[in-house]
Amino acid sequence: MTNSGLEEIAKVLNRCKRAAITCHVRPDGDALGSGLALCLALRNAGKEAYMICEDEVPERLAIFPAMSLVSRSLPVSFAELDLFISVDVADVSRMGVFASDYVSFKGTTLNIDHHISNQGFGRYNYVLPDSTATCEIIPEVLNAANFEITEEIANLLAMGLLTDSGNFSHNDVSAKTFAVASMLRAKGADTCRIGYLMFTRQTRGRAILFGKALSRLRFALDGKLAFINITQKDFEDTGTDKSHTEGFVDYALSIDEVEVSVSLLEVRKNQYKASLRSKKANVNAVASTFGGGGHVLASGCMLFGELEEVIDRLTYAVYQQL
Ligand SMILES: [Mn+2]
Repeated sequence: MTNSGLEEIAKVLNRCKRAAITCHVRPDGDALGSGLALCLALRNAGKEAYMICEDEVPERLAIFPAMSLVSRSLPVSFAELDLFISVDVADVSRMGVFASDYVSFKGTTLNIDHHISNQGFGRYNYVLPDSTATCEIIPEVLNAANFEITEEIANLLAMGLLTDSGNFSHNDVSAKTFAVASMLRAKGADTCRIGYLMFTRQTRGRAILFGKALSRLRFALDGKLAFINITQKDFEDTGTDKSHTEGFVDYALSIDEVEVSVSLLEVRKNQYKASLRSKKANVNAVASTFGGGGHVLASGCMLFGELEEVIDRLTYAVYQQL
C-alpha cells in the first residue's frame, strides 16, 4: 500500500467539478463526520458534492444539520461525476450497494482511511493506519487543497475524532490526535457539547433500564467474572430495545476485581445474546465455544437454555481462560 502525495490529492480535489463521497454501511460518527466535512469543503469551494451511504444516519448523530445532506441514492448518475471519494472504508465491499458503482467508476477514485487492513483500492490513496480516526486525517487533506475549515466542518471533524477515539480513551490516541483536536477547537468546534451529546446524554427509559440491569449485577469466580442480565419485560417496561444497552457490559468491566464481564440479553424465552468484555483474558475463545466470536477483548455469542444454566456454562468457559 503506497500513499499518493498530498499535493497530488490536492490537485485531484481542486480540479474536480462534481464529486460523490461515500462511507461504510451502518455508518458511525467518524464515517459521516469525515465524509460530510469533505462534502461541505468541496461545496464551499464551488464544486458539486454529494454524500451517499447505504444506511440511514443513526439517531444520535442526526442532531448535526449537515446530516440532512446524507442520501441513500445519488441524485445524478455516476457517469456525470468526475470524482468518487471513499472515507473510513477499509474494503470496497464495505460500501454496500455502492461497491459496484465504485469498482466500475470511469472517473477518478480517492480513498482516505485509517484502517490497517486497507489495501489501497483507489486510484489515489491516503491511508494512515496510525490515526485514531479518518477525521484526524481530513484536516491535512483540506489544508493541502486550500479548503477552509469552517466552524461547521470543525464540529463534524471533532465529532468523528471524539467518537472513534472513545472520547480520547483508546490506545491509538496520539500527540497528533490532540494537535488536531486543538486546531478544531480553535476553529470553533464545541467539544464540550459534542462530548455530552455523543457520550453522556440518554433517554429516561435507558436510565431506568440501566438501573434494572445493575440491580441484578452478580459475580462469580471470586469476583473476577461479572454478569448483568436484561429481560424482555425490562425492554417492554421501559420502552427500550437492545440498542439502548450499549455500554452496560463495559460498566460491569470497570469494577476493580472484574477481569471479564458479560451482559445477557433475553432474546426470547430460553435464548440469550451474550456480550463479553475482558481486561486481558481471551473472550474470543469463550464466545467461540458457543459458536460466536469477535475480538480477544470483546466478543459475543448466542446461548440457549434457562438463565442459570447459561450462566453456569459461561462461568466454566471463562474459568478456562483466566
Ligand atoms: Mn473510523
